[in-house]
Amino acid sequence: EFGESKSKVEKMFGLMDVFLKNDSISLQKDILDHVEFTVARSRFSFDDFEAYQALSHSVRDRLIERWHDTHQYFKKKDPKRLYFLSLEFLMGRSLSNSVINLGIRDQYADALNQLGFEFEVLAEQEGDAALGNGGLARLSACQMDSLATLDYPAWGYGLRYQYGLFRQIILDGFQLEQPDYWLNFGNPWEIERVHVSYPVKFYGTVEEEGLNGQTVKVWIPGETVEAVAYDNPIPGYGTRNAINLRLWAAKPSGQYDMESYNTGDYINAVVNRQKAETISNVLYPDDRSYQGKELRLKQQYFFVSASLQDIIRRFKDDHSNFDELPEKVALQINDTHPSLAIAEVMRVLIDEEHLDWSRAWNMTCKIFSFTTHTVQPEGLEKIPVDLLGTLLPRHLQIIYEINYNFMEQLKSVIGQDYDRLSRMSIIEEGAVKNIRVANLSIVCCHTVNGVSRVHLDLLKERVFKDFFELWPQKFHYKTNGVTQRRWVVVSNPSLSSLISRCLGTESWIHNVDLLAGLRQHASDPDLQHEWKMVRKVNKVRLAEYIQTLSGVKVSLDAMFDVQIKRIHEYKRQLLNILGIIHRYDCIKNMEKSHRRKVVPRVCIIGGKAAPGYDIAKKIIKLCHAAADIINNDADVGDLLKLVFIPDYNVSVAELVIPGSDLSQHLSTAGHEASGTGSMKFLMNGCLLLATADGAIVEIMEEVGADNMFLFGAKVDEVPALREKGASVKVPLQFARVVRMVRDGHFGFKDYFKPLCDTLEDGKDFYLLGDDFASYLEAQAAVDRAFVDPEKWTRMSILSTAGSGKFSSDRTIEEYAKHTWGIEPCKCPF
Ligand code: PLP
Ligand code: GLG
Repeated sequence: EFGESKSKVEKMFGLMDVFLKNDSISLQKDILDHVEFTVARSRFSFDDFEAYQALSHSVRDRLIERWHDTHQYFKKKDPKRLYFLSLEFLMGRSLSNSVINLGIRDQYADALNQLGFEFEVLAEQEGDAALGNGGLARLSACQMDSLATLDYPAWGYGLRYQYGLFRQIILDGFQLEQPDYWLNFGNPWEIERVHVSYPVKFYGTVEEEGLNGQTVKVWIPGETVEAVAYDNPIPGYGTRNAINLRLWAAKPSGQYDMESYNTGDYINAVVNRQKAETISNVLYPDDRSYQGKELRLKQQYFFVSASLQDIIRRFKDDHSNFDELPEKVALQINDTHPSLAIAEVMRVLIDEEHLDWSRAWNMTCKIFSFTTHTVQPEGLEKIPVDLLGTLLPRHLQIIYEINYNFMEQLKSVIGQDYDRLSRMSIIEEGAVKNIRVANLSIVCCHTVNGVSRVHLDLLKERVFKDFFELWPQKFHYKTNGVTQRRWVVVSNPSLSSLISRCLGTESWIHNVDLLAGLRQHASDPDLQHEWKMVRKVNKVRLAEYIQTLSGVKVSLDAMFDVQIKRIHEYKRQLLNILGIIHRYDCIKNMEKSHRRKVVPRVCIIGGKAAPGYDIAKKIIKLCHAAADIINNDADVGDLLKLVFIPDYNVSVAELVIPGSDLSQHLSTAGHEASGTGSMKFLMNGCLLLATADGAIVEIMEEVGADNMFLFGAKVDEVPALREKGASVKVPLQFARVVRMVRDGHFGFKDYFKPLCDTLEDGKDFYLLGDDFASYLEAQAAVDRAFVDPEKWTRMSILSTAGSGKFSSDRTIEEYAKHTWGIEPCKCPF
C-alpha cells in the first residue's frame, strides 16, 4: 500500500510515535522544542510573539499529521472530489480556530499556563490572513470549515497574494490605504511545496500542425511563469479529517531562456524574470466593478491553469480513461472570477489529450458548477476580446467556438430573434468587444446557483432572464451560511458554553439545528439572567476596545448599535448616519426634562471603502465629522455616541459581533444577493434592524418578524419607486438632516456636496428618502423594545434559536447533494 517493502515500513513506524501526544507535559515540551529549534530562541528567554510562533508550530504539527492521514485515506478510497476554485478566501486568524477544531484548546491553555503564558494573549499576536474583500471571500472560508467538518473530500484552490486587502488607516476622518504585507512575520499556517510547481503560459501565437492525418492547434506561448503551491491545512471539527487549501504563488520560471541571456544584458534579463512574481502580488481591492485589467486577467488564468494542471495530474495518477472524469471530479467556480477554467479544460482535453470537441465539451459541461454572488447586471465581469486575444490566444479561439455552437443551438430553439441572440451571446459586440464571463459560465455549467431565495428570483426575472427561460432546470439557490465554530465557539466562548449548558449537550456545534431547543427556554428567568450576563461581558470587552481605539468612553447601559461591512452606497451606511444626525437633532431640540426618556445609544460603524470609490470615502468622512460634533456635545452626553471602528476585518468582526445589541442591514431591497454578516449577529443573539433583502427574508421566516425590526420598500416595490423619482415626496425630517450636512453643520461643506447631491429629488437611486420615515419608525420600535429588558432578552434568545438554518453546514450539505454529487469520506483513524 505504501509502495515500500514491509520491513522498511515497520522500521519507519518503529521510529515514529504513532500520534503526537496532547497531554499537558507533551505539549509544553513540544512548545519549548519549537522555541529552541524553530524560532531559534532560548527556552529561558522568549517573548509573547515568539511564544505564539512556537505554539503555532506545535499546532501546525498536529494539523499536518491529520492532513497526511486524510490525504492518504482519500487516495486509497478515491471518492469523487470537489475542487472549490475561488480567487478570494478571507481566513482571518488560524490559531484559536485550529485548536478548537482539533479539540485541544483546553490542553493547550493549560500547558501554556504551566509555562507562564496565557492562551488569549498569545492568540492576539496573530495577524489576519485577508486574501479577500468581504462577504464572498469570507463565505469561501466558512464553506471550507464546513467541508472539512462534514468529511467531504474537497480541496480549495486560490492565490497566495503577498499583499492582502489593504489596511485602513483613518487620518483626520479620511480613509487612507496602507499595504498589508501580511507575510512579513512569517506564516506558520502554510506549508511551502517547492516541488509542487507548474509552468503557466501566456501570450504567443497559435499554429496548426498535422497529427495522425488531422490538423491540431498548437499554442506557442511567449512567456512562462512558475506557480508554486502553498498548502494550508483546514481541520474539521469533531473529526480527524483535515482538508487542504492550496494557494499558488508566482515565481520566475526555472527554465532557461537562452535568447535573453545571450544578448549580454544579464541584469535586465534577471529583472524581467523577477517581474513574473508580481502576478500574485496584490489582491484587487474593489468588489464593485471589473475593469478588464491585464494583471487581473493574468491572475485569473495563472490560478486556473496551475489548479487544473494539479487536478488533472491527480486524476491521471489513478485513472487512464477521461470518460471517468465527471464521476471523480466536481469543479465549483466561485463567482465568475475562475471562469477561464472552462476554456482551459477544453484546451487541455482537445490540444493536449486529443479528445474530439464534442466528447470534451460533454465532459466539461458535466464537471462545472457555478455560483453567482451578483445582483446587478452591470456588476457582471467582462473581458475585452483584444486583451484576451493577446494574453491567451488559444483560449479566445475556444471561447469563440463555444459561442458559435451555442448560437447555432439557440437559433434552433428560438429562431431568428436577433435581439435575444445578441443579449445571450458570450461575445458582446460594440466599440469594444467583450467576453461576457457570466454567459460563458451559464452556457457550460450544469448548475447555476444563487445565494438566497430572493437572489434566485432576481436572477430569473432580471439578471439572467433569457437564460432562465431557455434552461429553467439549471437555476437553483443555496442560501448562504456561516460556520458556528468560528462565529460562536471561537469568538463568543461564554455564549457557547451557556448554550451547551442550557441544551445539555455540545452537539449543536456540529448539528446546529439543535439550537432550536433554546426556544422553549426563552422566557426562563434563569437563562435570561445568564444570557444578559454573557452579553454584558462581551460588551465590556467591546467598550474597552472602543476606548483604546478612539478615546471615547461609552456607557455599558447604552444600546450598542452596529453596522459593520464594506462601505457601499447600496448598503446605505449613509441612511444610518442620517438617522443618527436626526436623533442628535431631536435630542438637541428637546426640552431637558424629556431627555431622560431617550434610550442611550452607542452607534458603531465600520468598514472599508474601495480605494477609488469616492462617494464611499465621503461617507466615512461624514461619519467622523458627525462624530466629532455629537461626541463632544455636552447636551448629548451618554445619550448618543458615534464611533467609527477602523480597519474592519475578520478578527475585528469576532470582537464586535458578540458585543452588539442591535445590528443594521440596510441595503436597498434587491441589491444584497444574500448578506452573511446578519447571520453571524443572529447566531450571537443580536437583534436585526433590516430591509427585506437577500437572506433577511429567510431569516424572518425562521425567527419571526416579531423578533426583528423590518422596514423599507420591498424588492418588488423598488422599481416603481424609482420610476416615480422626484414625484415622491420625501419626509421633512429627511430634507432637514440632508440640509444640515449641506449647510456645513459638520464642516467640510464643499467636500460633502457631491454626497448630498446623490440624495437630490430624482437622483436618489438607493431610495434613502423614500425609506427614511419607515426607518425612523423601525428605530423607534427598537427603542421601545430595548427599555423592556425581559422582552429584549427573549428576542435575543429567539434569534440564536432561529439561526440554525444559517449554518454553512446546511449550505454545504445542499451543495454536496444537489450540485456536486459528493459523499463524505471520513478518515477512520
Ligand atoms: N467582511 C468581513 C470581515 C466579514 O466578517 C463579513 C461577514 O461577517 C463580511 C465582510 C460580509 O458582511 P455583509 O454580509 O454584512 O456584507
Ligand atoms: C457578495 C454579495 C453578498 C453575499 C456574498 C456571499 O454582495 O450579498 O452575501 O457575496 O454570497 N460580494 C459579496 O460579498
